[in-house]
Amino acid sequence: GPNPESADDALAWLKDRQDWPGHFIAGAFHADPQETAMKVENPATHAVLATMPVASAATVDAAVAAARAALPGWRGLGPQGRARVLYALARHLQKRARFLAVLETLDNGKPIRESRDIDVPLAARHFYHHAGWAAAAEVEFPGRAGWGVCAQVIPWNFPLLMLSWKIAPALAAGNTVVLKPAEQTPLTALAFAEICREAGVPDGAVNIVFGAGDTGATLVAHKGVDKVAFTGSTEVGRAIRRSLAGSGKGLTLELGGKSPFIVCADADLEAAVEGVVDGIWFNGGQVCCAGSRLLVQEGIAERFYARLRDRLARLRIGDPLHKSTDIGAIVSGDQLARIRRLVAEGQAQGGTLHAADAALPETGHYHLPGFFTGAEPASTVAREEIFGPVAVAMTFRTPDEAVALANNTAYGLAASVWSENINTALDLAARVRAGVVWVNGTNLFDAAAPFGGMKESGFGREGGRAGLEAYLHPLADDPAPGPATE
Ligand code: TXE
Repeated sequence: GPNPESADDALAWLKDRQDWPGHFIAGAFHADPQETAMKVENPATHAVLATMPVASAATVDAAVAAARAALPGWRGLGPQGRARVLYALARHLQKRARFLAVLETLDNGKPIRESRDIDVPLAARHFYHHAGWAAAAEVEFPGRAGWGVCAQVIPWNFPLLMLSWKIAPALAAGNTVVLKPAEQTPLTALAFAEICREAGVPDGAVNIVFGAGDTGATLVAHKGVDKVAFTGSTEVGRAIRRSLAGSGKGLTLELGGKSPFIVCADADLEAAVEGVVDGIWFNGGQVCCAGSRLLVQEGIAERFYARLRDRLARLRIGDPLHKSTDIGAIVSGDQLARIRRLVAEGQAQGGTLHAADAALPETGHYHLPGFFTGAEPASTVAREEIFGPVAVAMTFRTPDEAVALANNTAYGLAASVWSENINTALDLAARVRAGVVWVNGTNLFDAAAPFGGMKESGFGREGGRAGLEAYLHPLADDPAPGPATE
């Protein structure tokens, strides 16, 4: 197709960093020739974009020490000083928006339309929002202060946005941070480290170490860390929770999901079909709150599936840098293999796969978008997070049945309800157990709205007042904590 976004700037930037600058510690880049290296691949082409160091325990130590040393200075800046730094970060993210969007798309494989219109603007918005909180936190939360040093580990599906969700509230609350991006997608975190220098973030307030799970485990277990925030798989989240039990560290976990997307017979079907596009085909379904379980009321099911198949046929799949692409590449070969395994299992267990009838590019990690019908509620695809562009559709007869199906999951991250009857919508919304419920919409995010899960989807909130609160700790010596000013 015509009109691909030029990647020249981002590729030139990467070329300048062939001798990898290293981890970002105390405001400078540290390379240790003893460390092992890992390659970062463009999932759409298999081209190696960069070779990265894997932080050793000594490097993690240095980063935590830098964060500790920076605490008095960061707190000493006061609310207005911290707000100024967060505003500066937001403005610099906006100024470099096009470059960051291209870099994200090269690294992750997501369509440029998404990184340009969603990931990067929302990341900047998160810093603007939390600049406000930096100024207001002391007044709004009397008797509370930051935990101290925060260890933050993030996944690969929204690299820059997840970084922003972690770093902005932590800084606003007066903490310093050590963040580890996912091994698959470290590049926008490196760019962010450079932006920290340009924006005047005091040395050591933000530290970024690169590496995989071992580095993450070393970081969260480090004795110098006061609070841990993790977003990723339920399995790793559980292991972190166990390992921190009794440590006194603060912990928030944002884990997996299998979110219901409930379409009632009286829904606006056209809107609901577009909702599915946003719910499960956005970012190739690699979204923790993806509407991956379509629960459709019996009377409209066949009509709805027919419309979905029509819509599938119009999705544009291919080069993530093309401005019209809807479905880009899957982040890695491992993730693609996982999606394929689950989809094959769904078929073996009796489900019918309706997939887009399109040709996939010859190179790159691509998977056709689609949805299952006829899968049993107990089957693997109905229970497990596929984390790919494939939904599982099931039918219900009554609202009670919809609620029972929706809640028949170990997860509880998000849900969406589609009905033109406000009573039906609100009744269902109240009975579905999920941290976020959208009505006649899906995957809507705002820095002011708290996001987070119930049940095995984790605990704690990110965004809004509750998200800030997670980064605040009661001052032990405060005689009268509260009352809140609400
Ligand atoms: O996740 P991991 P993976 C789900 C999704 C996906 C599956 C596996 O279903 O297919 O998880 O993805 C770091 N201590 N989600 O393997 O391993 C790791 O380096 C500390 C849903 O990528 O959880 C990375 O930075 N850290 C999810 C981050 O944890 C550890 C998003 C996430 O990697 C660690 C991602 C350890 N022991 C995957 N092991 C969502 N909810 O959005 C790994 N890490």
